[in-house]
Amino acid sequence: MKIKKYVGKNMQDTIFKVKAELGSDAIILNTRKFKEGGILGFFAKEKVEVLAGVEEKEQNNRPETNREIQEIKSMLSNLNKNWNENDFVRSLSEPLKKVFNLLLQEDVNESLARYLIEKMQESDNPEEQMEILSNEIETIIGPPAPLVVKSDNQKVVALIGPTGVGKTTTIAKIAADFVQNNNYQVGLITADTYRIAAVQQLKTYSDIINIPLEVVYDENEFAKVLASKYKDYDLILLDTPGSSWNDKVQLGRLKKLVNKNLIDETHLLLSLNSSKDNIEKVIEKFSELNPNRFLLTKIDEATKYGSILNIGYSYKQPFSYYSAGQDVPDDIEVAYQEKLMPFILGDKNA
Ligand SMILES: Nc1nc2c(ncn2[C@@H]2O[C@H](COP(=O)(O)OP(=O)(O)OP(=O)(O)O)[C@@H](O)[C@H]2O)c(=O)[nH]1
Ligand SMILES: [Mg+2]
Repeated sequence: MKIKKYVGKNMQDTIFKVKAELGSDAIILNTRKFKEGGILGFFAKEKVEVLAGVEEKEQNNRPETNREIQEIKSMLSNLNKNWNENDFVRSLSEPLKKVFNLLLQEDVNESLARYLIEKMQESDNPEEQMEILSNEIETIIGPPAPLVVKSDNQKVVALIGPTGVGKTTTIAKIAADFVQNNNYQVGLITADTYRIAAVQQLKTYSDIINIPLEVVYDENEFAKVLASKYKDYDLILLDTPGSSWNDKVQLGRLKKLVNKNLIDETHLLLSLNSSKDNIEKVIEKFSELNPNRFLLTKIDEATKYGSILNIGYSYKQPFSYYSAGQDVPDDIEVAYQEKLMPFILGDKNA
């Protein structure tokens, strides 16, 4: 019940106020007369106080109503969107309609697919249109940014990403490449101290490649290892524990480790065998760790490749590498545009 106090100069006036505000269902709970004003009570005026209440209207269907309004709004907005989309698709020539649908089937974001088609429409010639598409895709993927190591300039690189995305395996692939092909001094560090098997996994690789592995529990130990044992190494690769994108505690711990005072480059690994929504969520959540490269994994297990374009179009960070299998050290490639484009354009063996 909603209860309110009303004050007036007489009973009639005050009850009138009550009814005006609370309606005719209002119930008078109490009345009293009192004096107000005057100096020390002299010349005080008599007043009436009425305590009135009214049963509140049932509120429990309000959230329902709000939700319904939201649903209606969202239906209207979808309807509107569909109309626009349909208008757009209807306006396309058959070949462009086909390309548009193929892009959507690849999970290219709709706004991006539309952008690409609109670019293609700048020409009437089908061959030129395909060339425009190919050029646009090349631009969106952008030039790769693999690791560049100089012997007089030590580089410390962290690989981060969700559980099981391929961090440890990829570290082994990169390390092997820099040792075998460039003869650099490479040191490994793992901060994945949650699982004994995780350290063991990297230890096995470090033994095979014949390079050292250090285990660190926090950023202080990490800084110490960099300043002592690995002081003169060319490349130091930091393996991190897999972190679910909704595990804030673990992300917080990782953030301390992967800070710009200690690390030169942070590569966020994204598995192409997961959905575009999942990939977007991973990027969004890991963005607080400020990754400056994207490294694509499991391209061999992917069924759709649109995410490559979605990422390239929406984020400024370049791709560094992509991995296409479990074999260490072979299954890793620099993310050259011409290597990635055939996945999207459909000719993977080009
Ligand atoms: N098919 C395929 N499998 C891969 C690729 N990269 C890694 N894997 C496999 O994915 C599994 C997980 O790889 P890890 O390197 O252990 O992944 P991680 O990110 O270190 O995992 P956590 O440390 O548990 O977070 C292993 O079986 C790898 O062999 C790839 O490019 N393609
Ligand atoms: Mg690992």
